[in-house]
Amino acid sequence: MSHTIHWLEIDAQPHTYKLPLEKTALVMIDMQRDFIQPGGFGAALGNDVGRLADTVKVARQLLDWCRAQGMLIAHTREAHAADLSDCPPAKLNRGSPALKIGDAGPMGRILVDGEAGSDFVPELVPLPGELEIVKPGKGAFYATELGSLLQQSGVTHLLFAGVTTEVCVQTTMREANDRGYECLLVEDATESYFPEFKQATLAMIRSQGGIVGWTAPLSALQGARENVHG
Ligand code: TIU
Repeated sequence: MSHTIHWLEIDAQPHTYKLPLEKTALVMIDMQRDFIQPGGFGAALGNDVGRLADTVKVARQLLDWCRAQGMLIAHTREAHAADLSDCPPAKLNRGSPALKIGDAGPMGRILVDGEAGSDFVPELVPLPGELEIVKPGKGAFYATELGSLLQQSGVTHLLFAGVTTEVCVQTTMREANDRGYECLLVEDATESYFPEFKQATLAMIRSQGGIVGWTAPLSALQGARENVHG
């Protein structure tokens, strides 16, 4: 068995990001109908979900690139048990009183696992063998098996994409950073309902020498330079 690691060097901010292909995973956050399509949780909170449409296309290109590299891929979904036993009152009672988690919406019960709205958008459905993580919180490490699955796979570096930038993506990236992962957020494969929050999140991630990690556009990954270290 060969232990050769193939390193890619990516033009990123605040400086070059080096990733070992065999030890890198993509974490695709919450590309669900509830957040992206009209009638879901995102829209129920009063957001313009149309802002997220373009990101689905770039996220798909990123997914295709990561699949072509043979990377481990994890897809997350924010969804609760039908009895809402995993949804704390603090979360349940926040937001719109008219349409809360568990209420009947146009795509089934809002943010409930198994309902149409909690499913992935068709472009970003996992392939067999890819990880699917159902999470009750904003962060994908909280109350899930993501951490142990990544550890078992020997992953050290994580690429992030998905929605929304400053909520589930940023929370998960910070959780990952504290767990010792070298993290890069793919700038055009993530989006927010609030453009200024997206830009602020990108800026704070890479501030102070990369206090949370790196950011780069998909084109920088596609144009990465390869170095082989034995
Ligand atoms: N509301 C909002 O911006 N996001 C969420 O509630 N969840 C995720 O970000 N996935």
